[in-house]
Amino acid sequence: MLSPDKIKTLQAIEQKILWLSTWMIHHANNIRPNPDGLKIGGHQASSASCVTILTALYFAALRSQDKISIKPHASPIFHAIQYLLGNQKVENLINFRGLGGAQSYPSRTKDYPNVDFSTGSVGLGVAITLFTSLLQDYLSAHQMLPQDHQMGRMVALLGDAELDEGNIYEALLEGWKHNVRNLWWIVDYNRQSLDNVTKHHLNKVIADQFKSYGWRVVELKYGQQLQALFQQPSGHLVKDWLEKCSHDLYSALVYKQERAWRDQLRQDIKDPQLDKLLSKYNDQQLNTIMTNLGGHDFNTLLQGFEQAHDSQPTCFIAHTIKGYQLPFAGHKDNHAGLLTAEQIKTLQEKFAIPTGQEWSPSAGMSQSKEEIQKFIQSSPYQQKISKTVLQPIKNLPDKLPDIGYHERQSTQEAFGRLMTEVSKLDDLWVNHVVTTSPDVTVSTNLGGWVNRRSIFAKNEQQDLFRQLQIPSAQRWHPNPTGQHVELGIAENNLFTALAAFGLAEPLFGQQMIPIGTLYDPFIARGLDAMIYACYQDARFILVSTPSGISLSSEGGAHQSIVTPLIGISQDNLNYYEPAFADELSILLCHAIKNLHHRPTINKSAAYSTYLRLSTKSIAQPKRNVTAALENAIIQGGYWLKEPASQSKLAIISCGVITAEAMAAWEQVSEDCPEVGLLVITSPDRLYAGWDQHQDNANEESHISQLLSVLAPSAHLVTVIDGHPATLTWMGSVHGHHVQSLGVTHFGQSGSLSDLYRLHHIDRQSILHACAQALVKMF
Ligand SMILES: Cc1ncc(C[n+]2csc(CCOP(=O)(O)OP(=O)(O)O)c2C)c(N)n1
Ligand SMILES: [Mg+2]
Repeated sequence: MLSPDKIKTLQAIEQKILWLSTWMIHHANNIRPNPDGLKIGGHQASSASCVTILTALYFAALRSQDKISIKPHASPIFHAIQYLLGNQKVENLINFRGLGGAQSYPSRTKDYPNVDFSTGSVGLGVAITLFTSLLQDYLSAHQMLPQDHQMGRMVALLGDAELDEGNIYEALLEGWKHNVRNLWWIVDYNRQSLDNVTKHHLNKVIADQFKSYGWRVVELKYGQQLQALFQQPSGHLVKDWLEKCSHDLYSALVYKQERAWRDQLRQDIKDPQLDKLLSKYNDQQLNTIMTNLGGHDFNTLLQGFEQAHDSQPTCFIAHTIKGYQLPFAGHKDNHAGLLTAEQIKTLQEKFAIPTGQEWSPSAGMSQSKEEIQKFIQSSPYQQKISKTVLQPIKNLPDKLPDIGYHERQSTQEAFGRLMTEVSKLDDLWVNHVVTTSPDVTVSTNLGGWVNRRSIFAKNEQQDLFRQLQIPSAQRWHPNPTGQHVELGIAENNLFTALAAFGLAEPLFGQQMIPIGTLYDPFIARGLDAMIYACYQDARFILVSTPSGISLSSEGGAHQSIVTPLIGISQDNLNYYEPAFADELSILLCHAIKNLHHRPTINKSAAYSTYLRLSTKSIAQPKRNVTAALENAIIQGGYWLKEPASQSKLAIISCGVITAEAMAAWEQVSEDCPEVGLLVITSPDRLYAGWDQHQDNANEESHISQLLSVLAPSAHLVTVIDGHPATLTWMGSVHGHHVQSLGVTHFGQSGSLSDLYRLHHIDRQSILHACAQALVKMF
């Protein structure tokens, strides 16, 4: 425990952080010029609520090997802390929520290196800490951490209403399966959400849930002043009253302050002894005691943290007050509330901050600057451990192993074959591959890879089916050297795990090659977590299969239509949809090599990859892939059938539907030999290149070059097993006419030929579109 003097210093730092965060928001909303006249926002109440907890963590409890994720709307507190730690510039605080200023919500990519995890969409920043603890265990078991690595704690500060988010429980269950450890989740239990006061006894429900998953629960309900009051004669009456006091009544009394406590206690506790106890305090003192909750008391917090010194995952329920020490404390509408200029002035006077010194890190503090600095520098978090030296993965492949020529195969089969061959390599880079899948490992063809590289488990487990000699194609033997993390079905967990594993380099100094597989339609199920992974520049490869209506009989619920549009529009993610096995081999290899490039000046560059594959087997071209073709495949497309110069018609296809396009091309080209067939491997990369080069007269984009061979009046017939708008934009590259075929309605069960016909993406429909184009031309 800290000495009383040190606790005093912590309190002084807490007050400074509270002031800076409140002022930062006030300044952005009321003082900085605001040409738009729109609300700038920031959350003074939510920030104040966790000021004590975060001060205790950063200046006393966190160790330098720990990582922390902070509820998004506490961003001002976080920036103020970083400012005191010397990691944040005052200009950024002044420009809070402005372009280039301190971000609204802590951001790994837009703030500075000290942000361990970006947050914003509540729930996700909590769950990622769990998967980061799993990652740390994985790296430790694979001896991929420096020898002197000290296992860090993954800490999340979350709001009590944040626990409404289902992804948290999905993560908890997954964590239970993997025996996760070294986790601290600290609930800022202020009994309020955005709209409302939370339901009474939520804390008990939360505690029960965590306990059932094997977590330790430490409830930090009362501060030391309240605990001392309980020890006094008839103090237990006040404790009993508080235990029963509903959330809304407590919050309302916090807001009303002072006299309200005495009146309410007298009204509710009909015991003559009570008056004797209450008479010891004036209204102000009584208010201070009654609002002395555990989450605002350093001794209580630090004692609580000490209870969780081992590696058992621990949930702290720290009772706090939303808007702590601010005039709207406890008011149910305070979430977006902002102090008035008058209220700010009063607060400034309370903190003894002279006018003009509002941004000072020390003004108004009774301790000297030097004393504060000495204290900050001696905190465990500031004790720098030797920074891990980055070891980039050596000898990444130029080519993936040969899987032989197969006359017909699907891209999913090719993926399985490639991964099986990769699993046999002795190359060191393969040791950096970690695969993961939400209960679709076998059905996405990762079985061969897993048979050789095993399932990851911290402790070796027996394959009982094998021991009992029950035949199975899956030779799964979970052990600490396994390279496949098997997840339950929750797709949110897949993406959150990819987010964590994809940050292995910045978090632990170890480059990984995380490859996740799932069914394409279920990207939608985990989409927010996928966006979250991309938002913080996690590096991963996503393989989604099957996709589109090409999985035929499974029906509309399993057929994906929107994913190509997601692929195009998702920032920080390259979307590819190969038609043939040789394209996939090139693209997977490229994805692996590209993964760990760090940002360059090329704004359209992305480093993670999404491969949309299919289970439909199609005839494969027998060809030697030249360097030029390889380059074109990576850039997003190539002419499978070259058009004649100034041709007036081209068929453009993407992915598995290329087989239908090919059949249509063969027929059209009999009458119209000038027609070309353009195969698109990435609508996304083509679009990004076109977008980037539009204003650049000196460089032509790949798609512009490809289409420039056509006559200006040419017609394009595009086709994809996905939403047709994915390719429609290509008409704008040179002003060509375009007719786009694709899927616009939920699919149905049916044979492939029936479904392709129904959705007008079959050979006949492509032919029909070509015929219409030819009619229009002549
Ligand atoms: C996924 C998602 N939905 C909604 C929001 C908007 N939102 C931000 S904070 C908040 C209330 C959070 O309450 P709580 O977690 O208790 O935090 P407090 O401000 O009380 O500390 C909401 C609904 C969000 N950021 N993310
Ligand atoms: Mg809350």
